[in-house]
Amino acid sequence: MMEKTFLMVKPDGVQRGLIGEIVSRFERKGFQLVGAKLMQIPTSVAEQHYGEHKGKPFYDELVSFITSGPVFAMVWQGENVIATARQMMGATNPKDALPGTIRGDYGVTVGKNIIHGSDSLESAKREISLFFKEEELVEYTRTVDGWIY
Ligand code: 3AN
Repeated sequence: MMEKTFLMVKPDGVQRGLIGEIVSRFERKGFQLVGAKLMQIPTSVAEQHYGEHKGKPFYDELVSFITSGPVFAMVWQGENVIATARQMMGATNPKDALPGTIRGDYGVTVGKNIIHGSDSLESAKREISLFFKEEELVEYTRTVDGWIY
């Protein structure tokens, strides 16, 4: 199924210079980048984004970390991109993430796990509209369309 997902290089990934590496993985996989921006997340947006974790012991740390520096927010499109991007990211805790995944290759701690990715169609829709205006998303056809997404 053709889907869109919200992916974000977190402040640790930006500080470590991993934006290009991460974009490159999804590009080479064959997904299509339809929106992207480097931004500083306002606290109110971070609180909405992590609303489902409110009340958990790591919630305050989560909000303060994600607002601690710039993030690279992206929207990617492709067949089954939501689940496939999660596989490419690896397990939430980098100690459980397999080598070959982003967190498995670059992460060490669960608090600083480099990348965020929507976990369902519902959260993808919610997160895309939280971070991007309709006009910031670009519809275009790649010349290779037809054999790659
Ligand atoms: P994922 O990012 O894999 O979807 P979620 O949605 O369960 O994982 O958690 C959101 C974020 O909260 C994670 N990316 C991670 O940074 C942080 N987090 C999750 N569990 C913990 C934990 N036990 N301690 C600290 N931070 C956590």
